[in-house]
Amino acid sequence: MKGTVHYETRGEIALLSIDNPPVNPLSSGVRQGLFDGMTKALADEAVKAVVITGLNRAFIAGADISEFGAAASEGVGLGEALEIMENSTKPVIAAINGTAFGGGLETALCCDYRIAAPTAPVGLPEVKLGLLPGAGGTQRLPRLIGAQAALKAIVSGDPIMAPQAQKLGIVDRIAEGDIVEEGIKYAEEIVAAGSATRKIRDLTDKIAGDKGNTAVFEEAAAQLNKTNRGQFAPAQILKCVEAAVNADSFDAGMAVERTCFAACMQDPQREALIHIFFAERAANKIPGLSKEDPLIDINKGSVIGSGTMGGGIAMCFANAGIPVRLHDNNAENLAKGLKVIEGNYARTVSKGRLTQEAMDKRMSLIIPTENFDDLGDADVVIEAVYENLDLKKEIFAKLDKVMKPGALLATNTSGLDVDAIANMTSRPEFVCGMHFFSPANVMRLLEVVRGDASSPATLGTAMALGKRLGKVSVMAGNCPGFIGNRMIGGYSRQASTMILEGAKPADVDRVIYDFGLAMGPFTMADMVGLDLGWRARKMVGGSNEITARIPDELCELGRYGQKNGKGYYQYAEGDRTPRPDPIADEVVAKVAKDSGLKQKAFSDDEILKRCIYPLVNIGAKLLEEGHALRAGDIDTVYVNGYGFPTYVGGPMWFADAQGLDTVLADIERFYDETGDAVWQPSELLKKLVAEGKTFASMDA
Ligand code: 3H9
Repeated sequence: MKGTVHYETRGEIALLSIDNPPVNPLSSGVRQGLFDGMTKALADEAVKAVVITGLNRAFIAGADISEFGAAASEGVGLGEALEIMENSTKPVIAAINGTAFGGGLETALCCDYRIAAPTAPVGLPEVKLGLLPGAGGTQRLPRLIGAQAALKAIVSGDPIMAPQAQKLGIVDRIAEGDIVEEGIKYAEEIVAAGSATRKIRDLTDKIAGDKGNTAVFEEAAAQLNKTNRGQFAPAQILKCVEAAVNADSFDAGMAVERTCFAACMQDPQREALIHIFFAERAANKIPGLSKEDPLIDINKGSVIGSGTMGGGIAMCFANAGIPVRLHDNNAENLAKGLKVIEGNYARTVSKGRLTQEAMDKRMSLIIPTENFDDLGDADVVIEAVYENLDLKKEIFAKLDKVMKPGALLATNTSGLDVDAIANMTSRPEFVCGMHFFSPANVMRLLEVVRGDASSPATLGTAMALGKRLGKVSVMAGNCPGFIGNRMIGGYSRQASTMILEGAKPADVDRVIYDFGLAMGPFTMADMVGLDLGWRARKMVGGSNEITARIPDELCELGRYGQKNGKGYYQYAEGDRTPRPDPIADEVVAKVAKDSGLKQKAFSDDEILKRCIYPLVNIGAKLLEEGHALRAGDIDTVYVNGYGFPTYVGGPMWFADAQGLDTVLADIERFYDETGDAVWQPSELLKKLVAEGKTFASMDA
């Protein structure tokens, strides 16, 4: 059995300490231990109350996710363990020492009282795994804090820090000193005051006001359609919370929760989301790197370039409490960059998500400089100038001269050759790529790019730094575009080829939006600005790609995208809604005619496959070349960096779900029809199909 619960008595109080490192999930041994501990405490007449706490860094991280989908596990179920707690005639106190998530908070809600360490986060994040709280959370939380507050907490799944949880009424008390000592003291007070128990299941005052009020839940349903588009679990959560308010009894509400939980368990979104949960964590484990490898100690950073990327990266350092110098050799740009940073923080303050004091502290950690030599004493420098290999090479030659020995030298290129950059230094072993996604202070993804010479310490430090900066880091090999941008090239080109073959931009965008991305490729291109690519192509003498001719001709007509109200679409003043535009359609038709491509009608299914399968085929090539370590890494890149719907599990998981044999058959058909190199089937894909395997089976 995995995990255990230690039992001891402190005077009249029984102390149950959960021990299942590192984060105490409710594995079989923990459930059994809680049940046995409660049984023992109830049988011992000398025990007057029970305190439950967690060893290690969490109280309880929730149900053991690794048990989902596995064979039925041994010992008592969670329901039995919680029932004995909730039915206890002796008061039970949860002493929440650290994270209490999912089944962990639900355990605490079956206790009579809750005291928490001020730093402990609590929450019901099951929705992020395609689930809902299945151990009474949907029934008890509304009884404690009201239906609307509970719905908000459960549908967002976001953590609530203990002081806020106390304000909401989830936690009764915040410990000022040692959580176990204070938990025992609290228990002793309760015993001294008469040992009253307090069962949340019996509370009704917080839900009474919403009983019979259908409008509340209709409004919530309409809201969910917007905020949680395409997701299965949120609507199930709503049903459960509605039952908490309107069902005839607590038990009737629990029955609704059981049915809805079972429905979530069976939905493919649950498997996809749990795949992403483990894939994000596996991405941190790099073969050849061990936890024991010494890393570079990072106490000070430097960032070169104060544009959108550099400014965002500097914010990441400041947010993590690491002082950072921000360099720009142009004083005006530097001042502008700082203003943008200040504006970003000020907006967060105005939304109430950051205090002015915290903003001031962060701003004070960002030290602007125009002097390149100032960068030298940092432990890590990240170059974030625009994508120009010669410029980056020049900067690295200079960095080699000014940076102190042993510093990590990283380039934030989005696809250029990291080795060419590293070889400008006398210490390429200290160089790697750190590709942030824009806006760097918001996007979670970081691609760490392994150069030929990058040492384990360099790579391990870059991965660890990513975690410290709050990023999900994925290791990528040094190939053009690395993982993400190499794949997206195929997606964008196919989308453009389809409109040259007769599909409408609005149809392609609709299919991609319905699939779950925030927007399709043409709305996205208009949002980013068509002129960026056009100007870049002009600088190198233009492009021969027929697909590039559409944005180039649109730009020649002064159609730059949303920024001036016309691109692939037209936009009304102050409105970002894309509307078809006959002038843009004419440009597409003209280029289509010149392209000589055969015109055809497209089904939605074909549009989707032509957009998504290039990702799969290129992803498979990255795996066969070793530029991506795992299919799960590719999925992690796509959901965190490219807005791929998490509940679909990423492109490689999606391909597995379609059946790799059918995916390969379509790819082969597209190759026959178009001859486009993007469709040349990956050898790995062919091998997996021949062996009847999946991408996921390679990661297992
Ligand atoms: C649930 O509770 C359903 C219930 O309603 C009732 C059902 C009837 N199980 O993230 P980290 C592992 S659903 C198993 O790197 P951190 C994780 O894989 C659950 N394993 O650390 C990793 O393993 P490894 C609701 C788990 O400090 C290691 O622990 N709960 C679980 O950055 C360290 O994790 C959640 O959704 C688990 N529940 O963050 C919470 N949790 O070292 C999910 C973690 O081998 N967990 N592991 O790679 C989290 O949000 C974060 O892990 C946590 C710690 C904040 C706890």
